[in-house]
Amino acid sequence: MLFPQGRSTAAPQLGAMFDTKMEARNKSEQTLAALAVSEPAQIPALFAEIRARFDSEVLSAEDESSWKRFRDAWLGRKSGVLALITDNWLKPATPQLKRAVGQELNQIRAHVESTIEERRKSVEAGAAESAGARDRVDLSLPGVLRPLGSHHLIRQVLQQIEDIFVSIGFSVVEGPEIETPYYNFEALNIPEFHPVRDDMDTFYLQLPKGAPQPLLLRTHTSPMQIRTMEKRQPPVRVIVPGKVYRRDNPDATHSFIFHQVEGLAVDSDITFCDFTGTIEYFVQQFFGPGVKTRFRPSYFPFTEPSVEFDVSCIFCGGSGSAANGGACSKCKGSGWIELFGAGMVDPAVYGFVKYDPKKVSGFAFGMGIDRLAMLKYGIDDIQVFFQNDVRFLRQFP
Ligand code: FA5
Repeated sequence: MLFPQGRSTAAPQLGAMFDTKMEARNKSEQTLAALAVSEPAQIPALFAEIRARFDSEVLSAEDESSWKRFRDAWLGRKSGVLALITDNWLKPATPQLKRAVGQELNQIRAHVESTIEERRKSVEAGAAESAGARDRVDLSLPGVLRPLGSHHLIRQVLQQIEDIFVSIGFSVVEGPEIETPYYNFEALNIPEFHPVRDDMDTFYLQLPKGAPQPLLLRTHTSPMQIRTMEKRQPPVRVIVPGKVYRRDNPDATHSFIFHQVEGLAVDSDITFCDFTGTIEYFVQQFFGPGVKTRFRPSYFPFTEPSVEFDVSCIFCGGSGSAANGGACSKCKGSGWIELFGAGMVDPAVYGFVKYDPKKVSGFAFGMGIDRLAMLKYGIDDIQVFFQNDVRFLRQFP
């Protein structure tokens, strides 16, 4: 034990480290008389012994905390070895011994102080060196792999659609998801109380009393036909991707939020042939050369004539029969799948945007991106696009 028993809670630790000084300490706790020292000639040997123990212990102060404990054990003001020597040897020394003890004590104090200071420097340098080694960048280690996300399949399909139309001279524009009834309906030749509104009536926003007009979540991207023609003079060739909203009950092919791409081409001499040629080119590029296409008569208030555009069923190859011999469940045995609505722009629409219907003509179409993605990638439930299940998303890196 370095310290007398029961003095300090730190004593057992210190004792374990500086065990060989036990004697030095024990001696410093006793008076010279108790140590049977009465002659000045005995003093140097006594201090030599203390110094030898100090020198042998100092190297065991290897880090900052053990250095501090070592410093306190020797230089502590109340109970350091040198303080004990002062109290127990110097102060009570006989006048005959005092001078010799004082001289030796000064020498050993200088030695202890300078050695402990040197030791502090080398302990600090060692700590800095090992910290440097710890912090050094090892360029041979492999880098940290950070998982990269990918675009959602809807975004990927949209990109494919955009690339095809941009390659034939269309540009991409976007418009607001919150619309006025004027742009969503009236300017598209769908007046109030027109029965078509029943199919597309939608989510109206709750507005403060006195709001100038009602607002709604757009039911299709067609309002951008009007907004585009209001801003631009023919020739116009744009596609408009975006989210749309309807009060449709969710099932395998319906969602109340889905995505459309509107297309609009207006110029002085656009014919129905330009229209069919453009659409067929798109379908061949998007699905590949194997698919067949067909138009069916349909009705939209803002196109005349209007058509529904079908592709041969990619699941049964257009045969209408499933592999087990029954009817194909995807096309319900018809061999065809409806892709989107389209038509030649109704001349009445030009009246809303101040185009002269006698001078211009054009076509428009509105595709459901989600349905196109389902067809191309054989996905049988539209809801997976909105569920954010990474097991699904990871299949389309
Ligand atoms: C329209 O929305 C018209 N605006 C399209 C149009 C544009 C016609 C320009 C003429 C000229 P329709 O209601 O059929 O049309 O919707 C277009 C496509 O959106 C559908 O073919 C289908 O692919 C998709 N769609 C419609 N309702 C839903 C729904 N609830 N969930 C997912 N996709 C839908």
